[in-house]
Amino acid sequence: MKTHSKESQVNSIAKPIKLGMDEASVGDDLQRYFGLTLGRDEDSDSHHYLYSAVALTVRDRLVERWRATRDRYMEQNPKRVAYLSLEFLMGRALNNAVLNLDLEAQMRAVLQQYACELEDVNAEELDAGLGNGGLGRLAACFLDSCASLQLPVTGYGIRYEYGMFHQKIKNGYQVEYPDHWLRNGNPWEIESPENARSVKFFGHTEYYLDQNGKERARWVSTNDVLAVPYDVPVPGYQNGTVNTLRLWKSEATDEFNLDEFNAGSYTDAVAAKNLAEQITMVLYPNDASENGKELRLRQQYFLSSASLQDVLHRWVKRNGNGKDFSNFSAKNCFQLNDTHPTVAIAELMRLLMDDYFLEWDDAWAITQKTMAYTNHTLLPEALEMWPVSLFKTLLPRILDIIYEINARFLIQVAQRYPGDVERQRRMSIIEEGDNPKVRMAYLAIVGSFSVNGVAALHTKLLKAGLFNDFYELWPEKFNNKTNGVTPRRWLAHCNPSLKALITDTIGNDWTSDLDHLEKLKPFAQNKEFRDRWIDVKHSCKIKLAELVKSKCDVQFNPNMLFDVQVKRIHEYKRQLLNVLHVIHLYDRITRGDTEGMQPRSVLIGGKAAPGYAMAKTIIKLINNVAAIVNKDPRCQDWLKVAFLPDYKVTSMEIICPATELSEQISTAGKEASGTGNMKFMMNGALTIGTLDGANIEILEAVGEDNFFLFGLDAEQVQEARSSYDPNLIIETDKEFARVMHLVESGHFNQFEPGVFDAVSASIRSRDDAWITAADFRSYVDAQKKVALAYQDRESWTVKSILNTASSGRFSSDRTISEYNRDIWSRDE
Ligand code: M8P
Repeated sequence: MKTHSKESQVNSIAKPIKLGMDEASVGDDLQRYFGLTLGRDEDSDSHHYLYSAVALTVRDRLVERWRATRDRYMEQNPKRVAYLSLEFLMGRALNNAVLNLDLEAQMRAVLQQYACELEDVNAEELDAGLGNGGLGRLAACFLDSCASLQLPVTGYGIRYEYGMFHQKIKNGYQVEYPDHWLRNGNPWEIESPENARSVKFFGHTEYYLDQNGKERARWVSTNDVLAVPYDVPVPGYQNGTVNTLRLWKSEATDEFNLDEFNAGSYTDAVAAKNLAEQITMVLYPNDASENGKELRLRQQYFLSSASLQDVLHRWVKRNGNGKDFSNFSAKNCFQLNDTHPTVAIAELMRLLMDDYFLEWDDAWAITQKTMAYTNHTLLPEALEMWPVSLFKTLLPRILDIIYEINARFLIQVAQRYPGDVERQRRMSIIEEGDNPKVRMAYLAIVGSFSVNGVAALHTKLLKAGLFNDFYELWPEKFNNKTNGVTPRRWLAHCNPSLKALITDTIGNDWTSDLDHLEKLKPFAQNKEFRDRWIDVKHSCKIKLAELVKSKCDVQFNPNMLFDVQVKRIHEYKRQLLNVLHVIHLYDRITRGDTEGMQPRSVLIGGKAAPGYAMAKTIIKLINNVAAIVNKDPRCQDWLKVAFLPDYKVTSMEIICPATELSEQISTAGKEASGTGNMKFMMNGALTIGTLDGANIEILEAVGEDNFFLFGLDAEQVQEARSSYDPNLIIETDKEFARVMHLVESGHFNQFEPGVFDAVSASIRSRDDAWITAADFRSYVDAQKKVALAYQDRESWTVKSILNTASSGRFSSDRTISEYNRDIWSRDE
């Protein structure tokens, strides 16, 4: 009998260890990590080592479940999903893991012995800021829901060395600083060099005849870059499942550029390694506009190729000699998070044909049955179009394949619409012209079986507008998946006192089925419950006021209405409209017209893309207005204004529990969904908003008595454009004219003449795409209704409770169940 076969060794390593989850076991492990692994003693007065020891203690328990989950998936062999995304905005991991592993009570007890609170330990962790905003945070919420629903979904992304930049405010202006988030190490990743893949760039296509005399292609003379995976555990909510987020880091292969540099010097060759390592160096900080940089396309292809190779490798390993892909599409699905990883469609074709020798038709059938595309934006400036010339040098073989996909597709269009040459031109994946471009969204639609928008209105507009030709051709591909957010992070973790009140009142089923929050509705009529609700909100407001004091040196008054807008700074999101209202309140206060006014503390936060001048000027305006308002003694009891610097996931965890009024005021038709709106609602804020994105569904869920609706709808916005005359609107609205006068007279920029000229010019422009002036009056009137409603605190609290109680639909568990039902489980 062979007792030391490789297999039995592996088995014994994999044997379940069963780490204790009780206070004593957790305490012993923590002590060992702190004292031995890290070599610290009680005198060490930094919380940093304690954080590391806690993280290692928790990590062991994650890894245990991670392996069990992997084994289970291996055994059950379910259909797998790879969620491909250039962004995963994870934020902090420790508290999430503690909550999901149900370790909180034990950990708190253990930390007492170190005279330390769990919160102090959590505070040591830097945010994993590997995303810009909503799109990246959505990916993170989705991973949480997939693990919580025990779905075999792996996230694939990039391990950026530098995440989203840090924002500081200097003299009112945004200044960017690099986010070197890995500088203290990262306990949540496990490097897996044995699973590294090689990714090709440059070179050219070579055709050859195989043994059977068939012509085949191969991509040769390439510059290869190594993709090394770093795996991050994604725990489900108290269910023993731990899924994986696999992040790729680029490294130079040892042979990197050897040929080229053979003639030159060794040191040049080594220095050239930088080029490979640059690929995963930094996250591009644009949230809504393409900047067309070559390095970005390299990132996209790098992620796509490495991830597909990973999935194919696993398939081949499991399915014998590597030739049989007949069942592949029944067992695999790729969800493309916007067009950013869309080059994966051509890459899958390449791998199946060039590496696994499938014929075009077979490869295409597999591709079209496994790829699914989510669109997140209608903004034309965000639509990715890569120059053909760039593809030609960087990814020549991929360009061949895209051309072939397009040629075959256009034949289909011609057959369906004979003689309609104009339609063929419109629908072509290649935009012709002096500088021809690849339309990535069209490639995504043509190559996939599912195309979804992220809120009902958004999907409707996609079908009617941007993708109308494709909708006519393939109506069955199109579907809606309204976004959601994870109630674990965005309620249970970030608002422990509300969590306790809710659980005390209706039990704790809501944490895994958020529809149970409905059961709160009758309690809205209960005075005692309302008082407790008010107390919770008040305590959260005190915490936010402390944050604002420490970061902005502005004293918010927790007895005032907390009015909040936090999100990326963009003209379509209309932070400008918010400031105009603030200026209007300031104007009223300084005129002594405070009748019916509600004292408020207004918070605005968010980052501007570094190259987006107008967004940066808007930040400057908010800061200058805040400075004038906050130092004016007449405003003291009525109005406080602050711009919170460096808005990120961790800030939102303090902000959303404390918010009473959620500002969702984008130009209708522009915000695809929004997800901050959902986090605020869950935490009992009322929304003031336009009929845009998911606001519409929030309004439907909560009812119009519990929502402050204003502004033109998407259709009216379109109609208004042709005859839009903002100057006339301003002239005929005295209060608006006064606001404009304050901005244009230099009242907020006495020593910096002209800095806001561009802002006022944009408001006054007939071409203002965001038609800010059109909604000013309706917004100000809606804000008056807010003020009035808030003054009846009992009825406001009823509305607040009803908002939380109606937010069940906006759990990402619901969203993911729908992805799973309609897209990922689809039979062929
Ligand atoms: C577009 C880019 C285009 C080019 C280069 C980089 C880019 C990075 C991001 C985006 C982008 O679309 N970003 C978005 S879409 N950010 C968002 O928050 C959006 O997705 C959310 C999730 O679906 C929606 O809730 C938002 O409404 C939408 O704007």
